[in-house]
Amino acid sequence: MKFLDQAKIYIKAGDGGAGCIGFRREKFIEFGGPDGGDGGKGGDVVIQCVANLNTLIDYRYQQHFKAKNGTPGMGRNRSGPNGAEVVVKVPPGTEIYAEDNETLLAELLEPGQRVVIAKGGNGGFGNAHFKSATNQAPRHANPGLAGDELTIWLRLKLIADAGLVGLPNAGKSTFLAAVSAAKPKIADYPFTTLHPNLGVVRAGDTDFVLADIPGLIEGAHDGAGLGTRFLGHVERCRVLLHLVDATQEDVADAYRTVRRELRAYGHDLESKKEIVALSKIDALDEDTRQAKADALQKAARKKPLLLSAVSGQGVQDALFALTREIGRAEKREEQESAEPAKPWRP
Ligand SMILES: Nc1nc2c(ncn2[C@@H]2O[C@H](COP(=O)(O)OP(=O)(O)OP(=O)(O)O)[C@@H](O)[C@H]2O)c(=O)[nH]1
Ligand SMILES: [Mg+2]
Repeated sequence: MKFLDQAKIYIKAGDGGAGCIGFRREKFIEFGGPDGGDGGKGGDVVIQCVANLNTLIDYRYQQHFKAKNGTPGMGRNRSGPNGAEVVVKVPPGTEIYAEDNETLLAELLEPGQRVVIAKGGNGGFGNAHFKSATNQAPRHANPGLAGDELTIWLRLKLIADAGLVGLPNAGKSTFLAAVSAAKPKIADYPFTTLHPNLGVVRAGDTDFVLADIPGLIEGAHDGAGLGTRFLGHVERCRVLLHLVDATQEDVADAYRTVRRELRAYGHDLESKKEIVALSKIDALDEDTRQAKADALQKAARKKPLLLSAVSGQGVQDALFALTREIGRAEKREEQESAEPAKPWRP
């Protein structure tokens, strides 16, 4: 599957139809009077969230969306039909930004959610509208109003419950492949993963979605490597699993590098709950493993989990630690939303 998490599209709502200037002409009817109908309303451009999409790739191929114009009014008091709307379908987790790519216009999280992003113009009144006692044969009608026209950015931030972070080659994709049915590319060179992958993980009797994102390196916030753009995809996660490759020289430094990048990125990632794990422990003997774990513990100021996605050691523990955190976060969110509003006081 191709993946695209950003797209710029141009949208134009339909213009309203013009009102009509018309007079009733019929045999034996004198002074038939004005009978020009109103123009129809232009169609809106609607952005709708649908469940079965997970990329914005469609918008690489089509970037222009125009709703239909309203039809002009007609004689014999006939109004023009309204223009049809166009629906732009996006995956859950899409944010809509204005042309500057900074002003957030809307956010679509739940399938079924719709926002009217560009309103169609109203149709103009026909001359039948303007008849009055003093002007019984008005010869003017209103033109239709123009529909909104704008350029917007769609930005996808995947909705996952847990996210994997770490340096390149830390074993993130291997972990995702081991615990879910996802089939990310795995190889022993950095930046194997070029776009985020999602997998559904089953731990005990709960399911959650785990996201694997490209590795971070020193200076990623300045654009080094693949940059921090993909960190957007873990912004909405409830917990991060930080993998540190046990086979490298300095695990403490590796840990700190990634933390520094998370901090530089901002968006609250730094304060997110983090589970630290030393990965690839099958490749080490008992003593080195202990030494690396101690070094990592010192740097992270918490006891790291030890795991190997290849031998399966410690993987279940990591999954249970993740589900526990996700459950806690869910409970916290429930409480926050259920908190009774303070009674109003003057
Ligand atoms: N011995 C051992 N090797 C592992 C383990 N996990 C991953 N590897 C190897 O480490 C290399 C990198 O693994 P990936 O899963 O591609 O690493 P990644 O973190 O996704 O790397 P990027 O996508 O480049 O950021 C591969 O050659 C894997 O076979 C493990 O538990 N034990
Ligand atoms: Mg990878």
